[in-house]
Amino acid sequence: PDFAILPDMAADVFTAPLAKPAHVGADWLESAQTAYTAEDDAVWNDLFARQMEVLPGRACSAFLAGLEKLDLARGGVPEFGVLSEELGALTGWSVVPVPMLIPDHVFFWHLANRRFPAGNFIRTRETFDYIEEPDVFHDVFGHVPMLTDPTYADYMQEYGRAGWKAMRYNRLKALGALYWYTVEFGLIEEAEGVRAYGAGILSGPTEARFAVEAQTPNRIMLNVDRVMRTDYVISDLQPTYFVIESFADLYRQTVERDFDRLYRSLPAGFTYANSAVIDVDNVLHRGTQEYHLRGGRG
Ligand code: HBI
Ligand code: FE
Repeated sequence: PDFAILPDMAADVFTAPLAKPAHVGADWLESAQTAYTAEDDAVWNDLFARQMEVLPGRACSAFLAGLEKLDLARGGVPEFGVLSEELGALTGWSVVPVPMLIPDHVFFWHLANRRFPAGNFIRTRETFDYIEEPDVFHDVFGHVPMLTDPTYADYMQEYGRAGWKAMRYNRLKALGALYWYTVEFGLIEEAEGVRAYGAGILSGPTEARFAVEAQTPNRIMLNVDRVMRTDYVISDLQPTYFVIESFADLYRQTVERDFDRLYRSLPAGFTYANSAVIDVDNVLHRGTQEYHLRGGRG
C-alpha cells in the first residue's frame, strides 16, 4: 500500500472495527435530527408527490415495496428513531442523522456496522430541484427503502467493509465509482424491463425517465472490475448507466471478489471516460449521447 490514510489504522486492519475507531470524532455520532417546521414537512410532501408521479413503472419493485413497508407516504419528514425501529426489524439497519457529507472512512465505518448516515436537514424551495449535499429527502426517500431488501442490505454492509480495505490500497476513487454506478445510479433488469434502484435516480425530478427510457445514455451490464476503472460525473445526468441482473448477482460479484488482488491490479486513476463503450462490454443500449438543451445537460 502506498500510504496509510489514517494515523492510527493498524497495519493489518482490513475490516472496519465494530467499536468506534479512535479517529472518529464523537461529533459525527450525535448530530440529532433537527426539529422540522411545517414548511419542511410541506417541502418533503411536495418532493414525495412529484417523485410518485414518475416512479411507478420506472423504480424497481424492491424500492416500491420498501416505501410501503416503511410507510414513507405517511406525510412529513420521517423521524429517524421510528424509521430505525421499523428498518431494524426488517434487515437490522438503522439510520444515523448527520449534518453534512462525512469523511469516507466514517461513512464506510457506519455502513460496515449496518448504519446508514442520512442528512438531518431538508432542502429549501430555492434548492428544490438540485442539492449539492445529500439532504433527508435524497437519503431517506432515495436510499433507505432499498435497505429493506435483505440482499441489497447485505451488499451495502459489504460495501462498507470493502471501503476500509480500499483505504489501505489508496483506491477510494475506484470504490467510489462502484458506489456511484450502483447505489447512486444503478439499474436492474426486471421481468417488465429495466428499472432504477439508484438513489440519485429515484430522488431526482428528471433522471428516472432519462435513465430508464431515454435514447441518450449507454446502458451496459455491470462488471465490477470495469466499473471501478470508469470515471463519473457528479452533478449531471449520467452518460452511462450500469445494469445488474439481480441484487444476488451484484452481491456475488462484490463479495466473492478478492478485493486485495483487485485493488492491487487497479491503476490509481480512471481508465475509461464516463461515456465510453469498450470491447468487453455487454451493451444493452448504445446511447446516442445527444443532449437537448431543454432536459439535458443545460
Ligand atoms: N457522507 N453523509 C454522507 N452521505 C454520503 O452519501 C456520503 C458521505 N461521504 C462520502 C460518500 N458518500 C461517498 O464518497 C461514498 O463513495 C463513500
Ligand atoms: Fe446518495
